Amino acid sequence: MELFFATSNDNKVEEFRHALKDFDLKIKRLNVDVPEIDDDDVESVAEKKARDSFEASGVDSPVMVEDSGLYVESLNGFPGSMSGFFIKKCGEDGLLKLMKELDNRQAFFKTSIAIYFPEKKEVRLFSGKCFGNISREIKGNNGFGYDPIFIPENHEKTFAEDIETKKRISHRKKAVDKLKEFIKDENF
Ligand code: ITT
Repeated sequence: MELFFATSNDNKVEEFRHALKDFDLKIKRLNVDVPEIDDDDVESVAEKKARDSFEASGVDSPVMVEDSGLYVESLNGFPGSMSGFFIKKCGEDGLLKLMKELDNRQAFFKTSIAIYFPEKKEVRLFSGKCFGNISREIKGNNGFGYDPIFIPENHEKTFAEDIETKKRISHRKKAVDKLKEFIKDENF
């Protein structure tokens, strides 16, 4: 079975291939550049992007997208669905600077996987969250994006310092587990 993955992020492709390695599923990279809608919730962004990516692709197989964001409580959820834009402009260091005076470091990652099924003309969504805290300094060399400043709940190291923990408990892992159940149930 082929699943086209529309993304510009190599790390996501790698994390998905690793997570779905036991399935008879070939994840093919799709290079389409569709704009993301302006919405606070990654689920709405992913749903629209899956439909648009399918339309733009010209393929006739299911098309998957994944949208993720880091929601910081003391910043009213910012950067949220703007996480990609923020890190490109300011880096993870920029977020630490913005939070310098803030004692409440609570945050969560949210991932939403959206797959557009052309036969049924519908989108299925699989989401996952991971709660934790924003560190005071950048630590670790693994992972990507905000991993060097995110310490998951009940842990002391950032995701970038402890990538094995990320693989076990991350927002993406939780969303992918729901996708795996769906693949098994639907024989997809
Ligand atoms: P797409 O082409 O798939 O949209 P993207 O890199 O723009 O790739 P997103 O909009 O979904 O991805 O994610 C926004 C940013 O959030 C992303 O660039 C990372 O910096 C960050 N991010 C996403 N998942 C993350 C993770 O598991 N760990 C740390 N940072 C993450």
